Amino acid sequence: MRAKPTNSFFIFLASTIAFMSWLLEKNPAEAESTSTPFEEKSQDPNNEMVWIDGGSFQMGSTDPLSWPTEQPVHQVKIKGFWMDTKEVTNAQYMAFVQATGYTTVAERPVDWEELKKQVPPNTPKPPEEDLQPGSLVFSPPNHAIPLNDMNRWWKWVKGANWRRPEGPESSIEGRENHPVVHISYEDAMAYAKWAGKRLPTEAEWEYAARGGLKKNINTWGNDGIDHTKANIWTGNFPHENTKKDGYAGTAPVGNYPPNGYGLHDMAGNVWEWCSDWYDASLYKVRCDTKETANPQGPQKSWAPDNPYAKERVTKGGSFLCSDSYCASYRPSARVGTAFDSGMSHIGFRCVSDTPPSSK
Ligand SMILES: [Ca+2]
Ligand SMILES: [Ca+2]
Repeated sequence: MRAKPTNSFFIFLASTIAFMSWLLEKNPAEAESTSTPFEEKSQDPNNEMVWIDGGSFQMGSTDPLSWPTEQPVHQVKIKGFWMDTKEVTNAQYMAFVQATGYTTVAERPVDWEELKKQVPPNTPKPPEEDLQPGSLVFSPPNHAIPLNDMNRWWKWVKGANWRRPEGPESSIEGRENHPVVHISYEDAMAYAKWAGKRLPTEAEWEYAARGGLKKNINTWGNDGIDHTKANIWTGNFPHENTKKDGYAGTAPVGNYPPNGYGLHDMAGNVWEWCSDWYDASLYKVRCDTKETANPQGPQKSWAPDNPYAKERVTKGGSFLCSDSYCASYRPSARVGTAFDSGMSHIGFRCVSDTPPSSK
């Protein structure tokens, strides 16, 4: 949800990403590892989408880094689809905006009529000045702090949006090939429709992120994460970033090795929107079915710590994740994010049921 950083707002913001603080200092487990080599022939001529062969997989995880929301592990069948090999970039989103005149949610005044549905009844309307366009920007302290209050590193910045990721004085100049951020679900959907594509389902996203590996912890296998594998947080979160992987914030898309399907940045860089509503208890219901085919997600969202939430699934973690905090770069990790929120670490990629050449 989008709002001035009032206490109530941050309480509910915290509910959307509080899972991140749950995973502190755990260790990866050993698991079965098989690989499916990436086949060059399956790429489209522009190297922008790759064909993901259909198949069945074990969705979810029981490894030591996993959360209860990733369990029980259950069998899911996916039909084949095309997927962007990289996150959508600033340059690509600019082309969309220039062609359509689209205005993102972060560039509009906060919609109080929508927002009040996502906070407790009788929550007073904030002053108009607090409902001006803006977005949440990662704003780290310069010293170590407890990791139980993310309000201390997220700041509401008026004028922050995809064109000005850190606020009015910033720009995306020189970051044309970085993933677009401050994108809400609605903004991602608008781009996808314009591009003749769609957003992936959560099941499609996880299946693709696994890159053909069976029951592995990470997109590259069961080895732990390091600075060569993905753009994550290196150093002590949130006050010290060593940039050992080259970047404190977003990195150019495709900067790190692809997974077995030729997909880059399925771990880290920016979180990616999926089309499903987020239901924290979904797998407990779905596991009653022997195999679920092409699940499209629940009818509505549900989060135990926020009864008013209207959240969509985001996957893959971001440049803020590390092995000691968040650890959501794992394919099975799942987080609910308010559908009308953009943040400085959320982007997306698209999928399609038809070949890129047919568009
Ligand atoms: Ca980094
Ligand atoms: Ca990503």
